[in-house]
Amino acid sequence: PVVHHLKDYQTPQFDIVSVFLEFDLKPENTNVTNVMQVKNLNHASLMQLDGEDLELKSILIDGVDITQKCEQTAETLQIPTAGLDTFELNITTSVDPQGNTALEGLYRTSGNYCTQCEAEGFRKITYFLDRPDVLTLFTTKIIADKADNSVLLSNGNLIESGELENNRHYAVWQDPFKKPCYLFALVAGNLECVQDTYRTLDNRDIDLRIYVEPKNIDKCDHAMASLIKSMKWDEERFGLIYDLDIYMIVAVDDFNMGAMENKGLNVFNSKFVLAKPETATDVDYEGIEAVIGHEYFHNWTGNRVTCRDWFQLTLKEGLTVFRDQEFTADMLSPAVKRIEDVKRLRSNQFPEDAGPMSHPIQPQSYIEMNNFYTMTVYEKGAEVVRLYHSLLGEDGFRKGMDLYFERHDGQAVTVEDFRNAMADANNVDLVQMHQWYLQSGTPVLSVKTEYDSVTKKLIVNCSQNIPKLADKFPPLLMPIKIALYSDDGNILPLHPYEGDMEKIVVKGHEAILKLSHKSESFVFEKIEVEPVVSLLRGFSAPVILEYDQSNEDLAKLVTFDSDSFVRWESIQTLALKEITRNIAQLESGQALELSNEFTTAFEGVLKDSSLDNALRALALTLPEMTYIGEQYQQVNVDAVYHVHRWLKIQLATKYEGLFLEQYLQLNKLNEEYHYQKTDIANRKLKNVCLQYLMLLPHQIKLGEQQFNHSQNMTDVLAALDSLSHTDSLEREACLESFYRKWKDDALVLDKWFALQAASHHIHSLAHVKELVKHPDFVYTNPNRVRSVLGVFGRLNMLGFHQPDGEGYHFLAEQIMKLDAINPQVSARIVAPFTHWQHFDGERQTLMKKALQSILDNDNLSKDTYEIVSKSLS
Ligand code: BAL
Ligand code: ZN
Repeated sequence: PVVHHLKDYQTPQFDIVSVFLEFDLKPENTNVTNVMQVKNLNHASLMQLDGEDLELKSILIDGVDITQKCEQTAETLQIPTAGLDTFELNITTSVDPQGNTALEGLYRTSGNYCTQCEAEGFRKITYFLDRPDVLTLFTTKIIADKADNSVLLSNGNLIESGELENNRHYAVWQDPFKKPCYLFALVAGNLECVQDTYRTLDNRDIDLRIYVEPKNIDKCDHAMASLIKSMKWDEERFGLIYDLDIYMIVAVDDFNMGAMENKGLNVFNSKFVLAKPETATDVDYEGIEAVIGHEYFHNWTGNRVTCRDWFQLTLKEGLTVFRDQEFTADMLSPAVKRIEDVKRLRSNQFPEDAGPMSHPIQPQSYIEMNNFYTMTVYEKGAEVVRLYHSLLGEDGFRKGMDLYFERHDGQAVTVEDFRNAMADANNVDLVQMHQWYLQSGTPVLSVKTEYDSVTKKLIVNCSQNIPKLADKFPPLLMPIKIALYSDDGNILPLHPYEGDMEKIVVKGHEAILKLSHKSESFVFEKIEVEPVVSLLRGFSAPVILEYDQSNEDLAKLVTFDSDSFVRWESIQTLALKEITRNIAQLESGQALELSNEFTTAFEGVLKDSSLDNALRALALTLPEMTYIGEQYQQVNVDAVYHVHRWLKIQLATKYEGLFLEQYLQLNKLNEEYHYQKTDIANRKLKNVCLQYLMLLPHQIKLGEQQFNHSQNMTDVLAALDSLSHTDSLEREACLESFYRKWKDDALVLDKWFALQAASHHIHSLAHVKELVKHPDFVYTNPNRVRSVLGVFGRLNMLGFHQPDGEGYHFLAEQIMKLDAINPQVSARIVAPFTHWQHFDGERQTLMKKALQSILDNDNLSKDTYEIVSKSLS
């Protein structure tokens, strides 16, 4: 396969000034006429267009048929252009939407037509310069049968529509903004919409529409409310106002991604639109608000200012994720949001960055671009944007954003352009920040503190390294937030040593240490007592922190730190120490034991009713098994599982009374559901208590009761989740009743599949094998596939890693089957195999064998090939 490199970038030879597209929609044979007004910028003699899976009908230049003079390959079309400076290029092709199961280009979903073009799907619709730096004015005419397609949509504004012969009709849409073809969209089908209006800051009324299948029309309110909140938030926080007169969102069931930010016509995975209390959980509600926000925010960060090439993907994704994180933080709780994001980063991005697919947020090469829509590009990319925010402050960051839009509106730009805008707007040098874009691997930040009780000085010695690179990397610029406390919890004033004023920025009782060298010391003076150090507050840099803090200090931070992240992190560290110590005990054949240090801190949180319930719920949740595994070069799967479960049962037993008391206090069965901060926090804490209680066989009834009597999906699913890990009659009865009730609601049924795919039931692998034979399991629906195969590989530690390798064998077989249907999804499902080096010798052998069996497949897609071959090399 061809490898694409950033270093090979060349500016386009042609400008496509405008394009007129005409679609004559038919399920298996859609004709696409594509008329482009082209400028030959460099007097090139050949124009090479991208195109895949297209049936070519004709090519005309300025009205003259030149079909025979053009050369076609599987992925290109070459057109002679010698002597032509400007010309009209007219290409007619046809495609098969019905047969398109890869869900890239134009395809059908639930009988409707829709498109997905990012990254390189437009070339499956028509021949084009399918690259983000070719910006064009689009006009789109859609012709279709009226009976099956009451709605005909594309980007921009509707400029014409009308009736045609044979019960057909048409619509013409024109987008007044130039855009790259990856932002093109078309939707047609029998859809209904909910409508609302938003009045912008500059007093224009925007027509807001959410299109769904008629049966889902009662599940759009939350999505609409989220859209309105997003529009208002972007005006208030960044001064960014919506630009078209209409904003449309369409929900479809079959979609590879979460959603897509096509200009004025977002296409969404229905999972991120549809919600009502009986069908969607708090997590779903939050996801919808975040994704609606994310796609809306792309209108400026992605659409108005786009990427020069796909190596710049993090320019729009890292920045837009940062923006959606800030939005959710403002809508709900900044403290809770930050902790959730750090958990996500550590459980998903850190392992990615430690494995064979590790890449910088700006990858330098790729075989299949779709494989680089990763946690690294998105989530680590957002952390890097957050570094600018931490270094420059809210006002400085805003100045940088304003300059970025002032300079680059309507352009396709690079990550350097973003950095330069941030630097120039604030008159600072940020060149060192570029290292974050070049560097792969999670940096380790090692800190040692020394307090001198005579001089009253505290020295903070910091050093950074990236273990796999030894010393061979230029240092990164890291803002390290710090505060100091007295033993009894008073925050101490900070006086940096005069010589360190440049690199220590003090704001109130908090300071930012600007670490810019491999090793550096920061000195504070006039510290009257030996302080308790609160370090890396708010997780101010995406690093692994090595700081040997005593259990006493950690316990103190759990009780009094004003920074919620550090407070949570401190109890997590205590829990992690408890778990790793017991894993060592288990491995050396000794009895497991609970320490007082940990239980005292845990009990303190459980009893501390002054603490926000959402933060309490997070603090009472033990570190995830994947994160525990991350602490080891080679993880002992069985020991991690065993000790994790043992510790939960110990805590459940010791604190049964307290858990029950808290549970009963919060369990208000008939309360109406509201997606509202306090209610969400209460449900969260209640369900954490339930999880612990359900580990005790005599409490199983509690889960069954909650399952049977709750009115909202958050509580129903939490109960069913706890039941799913038990080996009980209640488990079977509740799973059965849930299925009967929800079998016709695809999104709810996904939850039923996912619970079982993740279950730690003793026969979980056998159950998962049955799930793929279930009549409701389909390989063509990405959500269903992810619910079973994705969840199994990622979360089913026992089933997937079964010692005989049967879990690996099963998943490898499924991947090969899936690869022929939907390569993009298949390449994602392979991910758990890529960490094979992280497991014990026998498992390594079995995982590699499974990977090799996939690689041996002759017809493997380049998507799956890239991941598997890189994992084995
Ligand atoms: N641009 C692909 C989907 C998203 O990140 O919004
Ligand atoms: Zn995005």
